[in-house]
Amino acid sequence: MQPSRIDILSELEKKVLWLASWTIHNANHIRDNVDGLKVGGHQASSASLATIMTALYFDILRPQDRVAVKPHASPIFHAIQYLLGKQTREKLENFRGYKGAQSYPSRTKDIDDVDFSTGSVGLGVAQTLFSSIVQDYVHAHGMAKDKPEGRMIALVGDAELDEGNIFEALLEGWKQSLRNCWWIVDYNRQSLDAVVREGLWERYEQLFKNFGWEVVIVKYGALQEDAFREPGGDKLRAWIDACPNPLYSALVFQGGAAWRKRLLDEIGDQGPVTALIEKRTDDELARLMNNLGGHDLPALIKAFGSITHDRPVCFICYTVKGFGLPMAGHKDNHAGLMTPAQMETFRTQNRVRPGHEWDKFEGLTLPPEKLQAFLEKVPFAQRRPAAKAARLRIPETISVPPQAVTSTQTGFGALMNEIGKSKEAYASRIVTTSPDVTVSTNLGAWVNRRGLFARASQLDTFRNERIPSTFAWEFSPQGQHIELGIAEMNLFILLSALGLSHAIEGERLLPIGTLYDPFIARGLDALNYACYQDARFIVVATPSGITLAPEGGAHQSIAQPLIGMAQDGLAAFEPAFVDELAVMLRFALDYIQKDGDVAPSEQDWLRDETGGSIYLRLSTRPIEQPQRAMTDDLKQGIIDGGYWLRRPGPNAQVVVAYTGAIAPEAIEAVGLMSEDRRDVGLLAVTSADRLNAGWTAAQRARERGLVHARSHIERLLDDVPLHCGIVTVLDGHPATLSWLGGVHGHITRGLGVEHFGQTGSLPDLYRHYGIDANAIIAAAQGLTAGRPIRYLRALP
Ligand SMILES: Cc1ncc(C[n+]2csc(CCOP(=O)(O)OP(=O)(O)O)c2C)c(N)n1
Ligand SMILES: [Mg+2]
Repeated sequence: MQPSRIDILSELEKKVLWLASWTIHNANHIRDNVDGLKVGGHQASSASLATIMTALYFDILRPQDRVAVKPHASPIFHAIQYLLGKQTREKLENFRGYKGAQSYPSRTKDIDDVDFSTGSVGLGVAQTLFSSIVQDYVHAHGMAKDKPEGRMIALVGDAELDEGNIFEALLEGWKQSLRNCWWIVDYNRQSLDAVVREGLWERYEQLFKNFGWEVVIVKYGALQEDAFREPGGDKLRAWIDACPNPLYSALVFQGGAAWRKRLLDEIGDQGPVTALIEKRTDDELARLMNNLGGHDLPALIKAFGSITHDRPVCFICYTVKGFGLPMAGHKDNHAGLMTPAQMETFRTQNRVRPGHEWDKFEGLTLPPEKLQAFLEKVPFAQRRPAAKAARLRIPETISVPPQAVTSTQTGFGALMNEIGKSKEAYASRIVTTSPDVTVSTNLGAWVNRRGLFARASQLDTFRNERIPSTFAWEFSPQGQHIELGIAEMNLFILLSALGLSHAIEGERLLPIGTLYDPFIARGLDALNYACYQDARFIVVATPSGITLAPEGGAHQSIAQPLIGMAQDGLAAFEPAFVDELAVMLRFALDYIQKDGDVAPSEQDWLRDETGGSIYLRLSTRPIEQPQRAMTDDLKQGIIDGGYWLRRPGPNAQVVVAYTGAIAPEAIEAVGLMSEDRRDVGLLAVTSADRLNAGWTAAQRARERGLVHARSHIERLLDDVPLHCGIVTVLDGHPATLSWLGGVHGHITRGLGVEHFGQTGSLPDLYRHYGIDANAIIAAAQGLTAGRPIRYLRALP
């Protein structure tokens, strides 16, 4: 007799659970002797999703679908990919080891075609929602015409739903008429620490329905449904429905005899249900009670297959954490591992001979050829890597007419307005987005030109009513600005989704997101994950620092320049002048398109070959602009991170190195000092991040034998005499620049902001925090011998 599809899938489910459990056990077995520590691996968390993922990957998914896998179900994901021939035994044997299969699915570090990197719970879930919006955006703009619409699917832990960013995304999805998005909740009613609250599913159901989602509850498996149809079945069903979560989990853990005792004690005197219980052996009873919908292939396939519309769907699938394993249901099982003895029993149950643990079909009952033939036809496995999205040509210069006095933020608006006029292809691929600060971050002119994106057109009511307004707020499928609510998490997750469009949709977008600098902190984890999965985007943050004087307090960012330096995959710039910004923006539009396939080389840690994302920290402070020609040298200096605004002479006693909007104070201080200190130099640092990265890379290269390796900052400081002091200054944490002294051993004093800001006028605050011209001069005097600097007034 031909095996049915379900027969085959059940065999594969068994194999997936075996392989995932073995992968974890094996990794621990190899390595726990070395340092006495288990490497961990989430056997229980994985097992919870074994059935759902088997149903999805081997049956339901289509090549165009994309999945964010619950991070700790990584072993199940890798096992499935192994069966499909996309993961290697070597990587699995080295699970959680150096260059082995990753603990949490990783786009950049795993080889088996991970769609979204997950790990920080909640982020992957929201990413699927925003990826659906990006898919709509791409299609609405006439791109990816031949690519069928895929479903963006998240496998969600029930405790993962505690993460607020999921609900922020939900609201945004509703506003954007979300489609083609499924969230499948692994409702095992267990978190890491404990068992979750009763009746959570009812809250979820209401909530999702309110946002226009269909909710499908997959609670009972086929065995249970059959039992409910037997005499007394209604009583059993009522008991299951009323059973508190912790008790159900405990009984799952205890097994058949405990189920029998409990059920007989509680409903055994209620007529036919006694017979229903008694006619089953302990094992059969346990199997019946464990047969929740999330572990029943036919129930799952029916539920998933029943969706024929494109509205978003939330599936709440009842599961058992640790299903099929001895720790099933135990509240402490999150990081639990099977003991070697338990693993041996599990091996026997799976009929796996020692030495054959990795054999794909070992211990299964169906003929290997049949299983292999099935695997080769699995629809999802037919997907091929997307063709490389073409790079868009960026014009050699993007510029705006010079203004005598202006701010970098105004300059940004003007540059975007200029790009908005362009007929070149790259301009049509720019997508901007902002969490309710579109106008105040100066994107208004761009939006006036390019419009807002929505699947359905919507006219600007103010315009229709002929009420004068500076900004047209018209939505259409052609619009190039995606309006977001205030949540900064959503901004970074959307940037992440837009920034992966070239990989996921096969169409390159050039995403630019704007926000207020201090609120980078609000979305920081999402920014981190966006960079981790190598999404490509530009983030433009204004206003920043205490330069935002009257706003006060925590509205004034301090740590952000250090975030810019420390965040991997993100090159940070802070221009002082608009002509610098123009160079940076041009560089950024090109840099974010560079091929990420090559790992950054040790020699070139700047990633100029491989590219990355960009952070531009801007200011609202209007300052006098230099009237100068933009030479190639100057351009290169700006991009590499710094240039001499005034070169120090051979006898220089002091150099001032500054970043950003504080430029006038640095310039003033250098002027005032020049009578009393010789040959003072002024170093414009446009990217502390790139200067620092280049320096580190050069040192490392030299240590590895490349004796001529030299970084930009080393060259810049080469001519500064060793006795010369360096005063660094910026509107941000002083550590951003004070490392400059370490390059050649110059004595250095770092000025900046270390304590929360406050309201005040700009001179008040610069004086208070010690970053005005006076403070710079005082620092210079402290560092260098010589007569007192005459302009130095007594500091308050
Ligand atoms: C943002 C974040 N905080 C904490 C963790 C640590 N953590 C990993 S899994 C987990 C609990 C997950 O419970 P649930 O989502 O129900 O999944 P289950 O283990 O039940 O499958 C926690 C707290 C994390 N990975 N990410
Ligand atoms: Mg859970």
